[in-house]
Amino acid sequence: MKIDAIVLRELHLPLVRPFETSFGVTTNRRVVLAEVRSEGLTGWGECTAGEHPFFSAESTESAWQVIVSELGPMLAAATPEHGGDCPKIFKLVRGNRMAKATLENAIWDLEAQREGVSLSRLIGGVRDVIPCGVSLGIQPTISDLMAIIERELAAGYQRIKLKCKPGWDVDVFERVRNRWPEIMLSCDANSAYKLKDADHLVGFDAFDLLMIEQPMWYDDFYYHSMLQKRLETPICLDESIRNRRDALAAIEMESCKIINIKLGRVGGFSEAIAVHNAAQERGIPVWCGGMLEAGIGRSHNIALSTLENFTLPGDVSASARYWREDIVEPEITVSSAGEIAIPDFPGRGYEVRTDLVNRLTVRKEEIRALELVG
Ligand code: OSB
Ligand code: MG
Repeated sequence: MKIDAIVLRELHLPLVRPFETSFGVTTNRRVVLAEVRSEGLTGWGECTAGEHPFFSAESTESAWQVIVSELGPMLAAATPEHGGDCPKIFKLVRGNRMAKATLENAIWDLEAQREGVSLSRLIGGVRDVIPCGVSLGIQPTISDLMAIIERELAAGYQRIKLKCKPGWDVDVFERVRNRWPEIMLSCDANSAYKLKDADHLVGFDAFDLLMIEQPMWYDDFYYHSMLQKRLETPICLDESIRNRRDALAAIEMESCKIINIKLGRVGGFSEAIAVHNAAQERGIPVWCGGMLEAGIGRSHNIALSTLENFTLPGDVSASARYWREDIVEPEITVSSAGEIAIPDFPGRGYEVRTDLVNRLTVRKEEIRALELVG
């Protein structure tokens, strides 16, 4: 595919309500979109980097810069036939996986359109609906949280994930479990604990949690393997898993029993599929994480979640939980059974509302092929 143009935009999108994790509060999202035009078709990618480098080393700003000055020109000078050709095109650039995923995922969207198949079909997805959970931020009070859980369960969500940190953990789990003894419940610490908290974390076993997500350091396997030996509850790694090799190391060392796959965190569909396959071959279930995506990133997550080993409900939920108006149509909805139906159209399956996108755009840059020196 000859790349005719790459248009990068930054949009400002306020969340319907603030989202608080152990590393901070997000109120407004700065969303970077890549529009890649090729041979009459348009593929879209969305960058999942946060506004600050608190989840990983990347941020909106760093991703913008790396796409504009490095990755964009490399892609514009290449003629990828497949989304899977992108890792090679970007090989010289180390890290910056969320920036890479922004462009690579747009090429997968283009490839699916060229082939006239849904993105789910293109990657070998096997589901026509996916199971959905919700990730609930830290709230001002436990009562506030209880009311939110009530609402999300009534809406049909199959699994409740509670963000936690020291001081917002066992007391919360106890209240929730007493009220809902049977629900699928998990927690996510985003690296808020250390190995010296192991005795405290062993106390989480009392609450029949489906998993404890990333309890300790964002870049660790060894201490998580020591912790997992002491826990009944499965550890799920999110931040630590950057690629297939990390997944193999974590599985081999028994640092986790479940893996959260995020397209941005691993650098795009190629590596996400590789992580999925490596986990599947070793009997490790996976699920699709979320990064407060707008509709384009969300539609990529939906397609990814149709792969066979995505057996647990993901953090892929309805547009309306995040946005007053999403940038795609139809917006993404979840049924009363807690499922999203996979659209059967060529590509991602959701139209981009270009008028709205243009209205929300605060900066825009067109990237052309550059002669690489050296
Ligand atoms: O760790 O899964 C995480 C949001 C931002 C950064 C990290 C995480 C999250 C979520 C939200 O848990 C998931 C979502 O609803 O998109
Ligand atoms: Mg997480």
